Amino acid sequence: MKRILLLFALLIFFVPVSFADVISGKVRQDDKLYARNQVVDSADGSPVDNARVSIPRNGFETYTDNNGKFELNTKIDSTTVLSVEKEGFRPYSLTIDKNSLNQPLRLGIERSKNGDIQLEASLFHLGDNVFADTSANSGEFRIKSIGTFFTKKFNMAPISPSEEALIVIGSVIGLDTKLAKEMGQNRIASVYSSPAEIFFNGQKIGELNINGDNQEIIIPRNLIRPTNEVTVRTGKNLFQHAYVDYDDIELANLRVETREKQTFAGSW
Ligand SMILES: [Ca+2]
Repeated sequence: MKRILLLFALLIFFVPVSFADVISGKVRQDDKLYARNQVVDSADGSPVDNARVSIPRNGFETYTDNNGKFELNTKIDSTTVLSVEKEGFRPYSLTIDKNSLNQPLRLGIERSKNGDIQLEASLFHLGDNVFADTSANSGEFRIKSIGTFFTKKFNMAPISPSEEALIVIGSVIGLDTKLAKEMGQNRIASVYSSPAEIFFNGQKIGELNINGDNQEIIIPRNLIRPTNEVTVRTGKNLFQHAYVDYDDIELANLRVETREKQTFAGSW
């Protein structure tokens, strides 16, 4: 009896795995073992159904079921970006690698707020498509470069004195800066690039030095106009002098958010 149970258990666990490569991008609502991952509302943990979950680099997409569950039937070999989109919620992105899938993913997404401005939801590539395979962004690019910079004009209502506006970079991968190298985000032996730079209405307001999710740059209040322009410019290899070698990076989920100013006054 014990042996039969064990065999049964093995079948349950091994059968789905053997089909994993064949079945791709479909939600199997009948199979709880399959859909381990879940999208929830970050406010109350309730499941979010019919959210689009994608890995743009792989050309993979799926939708969550009625319980917010989804499966990732795709191979993750290198660091890449997973995106979640759902009407009424802020776009969500997460940097993942092959180790991310050892545990079920529980992704909390936030409802959209007044003042949210989506600059670019999808994944895009900046650079010249020339990069070493030891770079923080190696792997087969399906996303071709749109050039060495991204720029976007947008309108914005004035913000109140108690608020601050910020640019949020949902995800960035591939930065080969000195800091990224020191943090072990790439394996390039000795060379590195200048950081990516963020400009707001022509003025530099920040830099991207490390790869990761949800990096924020406060927009100086005095620069905000009714119509504004954000530009992200990728860095250059500081050790290549024979020609200009731009850092090949990928960004996703660029947005502007407004929030109450964060104060750090202690109150005890
Ligand atoms: Ca390059």
